[in-house]
Amino acid sequence: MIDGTLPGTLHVRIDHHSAVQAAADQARALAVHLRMPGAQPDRAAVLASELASNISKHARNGAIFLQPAPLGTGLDVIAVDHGPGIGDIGLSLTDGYSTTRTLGAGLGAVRRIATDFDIRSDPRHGTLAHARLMLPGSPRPTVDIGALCLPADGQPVCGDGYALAHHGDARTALVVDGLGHGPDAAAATQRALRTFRSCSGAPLPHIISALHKALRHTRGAAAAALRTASGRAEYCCVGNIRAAVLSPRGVRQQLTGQPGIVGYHHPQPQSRTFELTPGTTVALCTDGIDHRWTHAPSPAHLSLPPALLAASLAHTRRRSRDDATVLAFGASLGIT
Ligand SMILES: [Mn+2]
Repeated sequence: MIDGTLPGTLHVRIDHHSAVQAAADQARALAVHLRMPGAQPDRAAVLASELASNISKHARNGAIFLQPAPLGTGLDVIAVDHGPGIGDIGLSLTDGYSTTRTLGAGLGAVRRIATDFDIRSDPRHGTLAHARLMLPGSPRPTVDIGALCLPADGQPVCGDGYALAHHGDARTALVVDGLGHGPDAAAATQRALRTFRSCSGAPLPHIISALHKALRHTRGAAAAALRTASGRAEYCCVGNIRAAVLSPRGVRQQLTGQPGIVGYHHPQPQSRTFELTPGTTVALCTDGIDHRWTHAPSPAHLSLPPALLAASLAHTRRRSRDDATVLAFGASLGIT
């Protein structure tokens, strides 16, 4: 069964107070687009407005990311900035508290309205916040997944994409990077995601081979498949999509794809397996994310939950001239 194939992430730069309204309007529009019922679109707008307003008052170089939740059961509002950070998060989360003598609904309101809310702040790295609004009655996700998928600057469509599927206790993720960017890259990627829907339970090398056949008349793509079950992970990739396995102590392992272009040159795809111990996170990044973040990640980075890790990498390590995707899994994925 497929959990969802998703459009990209909307990116709203918060460089002026007027952008707060823009973030709220876009959040409401996305919720309507996702057919979220009743007052949910207004709640999405409040989440975006409060998080954007927090950036506008306290931080610099901030942005709001808006997207369908990775498993398709709601909407994510993600806030990122470069600091200086919130001095006392506990106090800021109190309803009615405001350092700028405004209404002060602020973060307290975000925590109350969101189905899930997570925030980290420090003076050097700034603030990362993730508010998820789930559809009423949707099951609480048992997995810990964060994802962002951003188009190159100036592009109306994203040439990267990802999809998630589950079969029994196994979860399978696909990340695709259509060559270059723009509509032709997006066409190759969307075709790959459609093909994945029809074969997501197959062995990973078979999935990559099926994509290869399906992408023959497109410009081609890099594609990475990751499957997790019972404390093990399997990775199969052709092209430049990297997987980093993180533990709180450091980068435990890095995996790169086999050389080639899916749909064009087809090496025999091969899977590699590795252990997924509790506390481990696996991050898959397309080449729109500068891979040098793995050289010396800070301890604060290594202990971020997947959604905030993905947000941080997309904000600080994105190459703005290429589409960029980060998909991060917590080790709870597939372990039952
Ligand atoms: Mn790329």
